[in-house]
Amino acid sequence: MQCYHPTLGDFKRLPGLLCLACALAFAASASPAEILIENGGFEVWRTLDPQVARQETVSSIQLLPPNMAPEGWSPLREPHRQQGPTATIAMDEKTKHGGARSLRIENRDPRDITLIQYSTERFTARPDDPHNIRPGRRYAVRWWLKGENVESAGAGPILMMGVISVKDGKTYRTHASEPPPRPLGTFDWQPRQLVFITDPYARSAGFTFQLRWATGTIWYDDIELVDLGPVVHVETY
Ligand SMILES: [Ca+2]
Repeated sequence: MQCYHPTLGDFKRLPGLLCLACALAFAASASPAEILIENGGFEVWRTLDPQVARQETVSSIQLLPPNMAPEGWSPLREPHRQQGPTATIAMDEKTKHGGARSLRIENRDPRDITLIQYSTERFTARPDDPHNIRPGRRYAVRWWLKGENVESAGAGPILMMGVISVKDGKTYRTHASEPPPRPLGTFDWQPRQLVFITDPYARSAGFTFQLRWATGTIWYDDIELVDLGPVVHVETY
């Protein structure tokens, strides 16, 4: 048995149980969902703390407007030796999916890794804060992406994420990446998503929206984190 998901762009033809999971995910996504991420539409921007702005991972980015970044998000570039100021992170008030603004990343060197990062860690001091992730649940992180002249030298536009868990006083991290194919060239706004589950010891999650080892321009907007409900263990019969 196979099915095709009509609205979740990344889903291809899926066999058997995956098809059921896909249908359940669609049922969950069709109901009103709580958006657990702050400033996912990049509407609010603030001046960076000078100490943060001086760090090489930030100072090597051309920020537009200068020294500004979206509230709750951290701009970051993985510096490469002998590499000039070839990456830009900008507030864009002309090209946007929702609201009045989006976030634009431009890379001009194929070795550039430029990203915008979000973590739920800062909410963990207040366990009841709804922006925290919970153990043993399914989540979807969803976003809109647009691109212009994107040429990959290894990756392209990509979401990479991690979940931090604490068990018996020991901290460990699990990682996930958006699987290929990734959009290249010039393309209009398209929805993307990654579904993940948290283990029984999950404490926080971090997300990086990247233009990785690629040149060109991409825009991100309307990023959401949606709780799809508890993890259900399915028995084969
Ligand atoms: Ca927006």
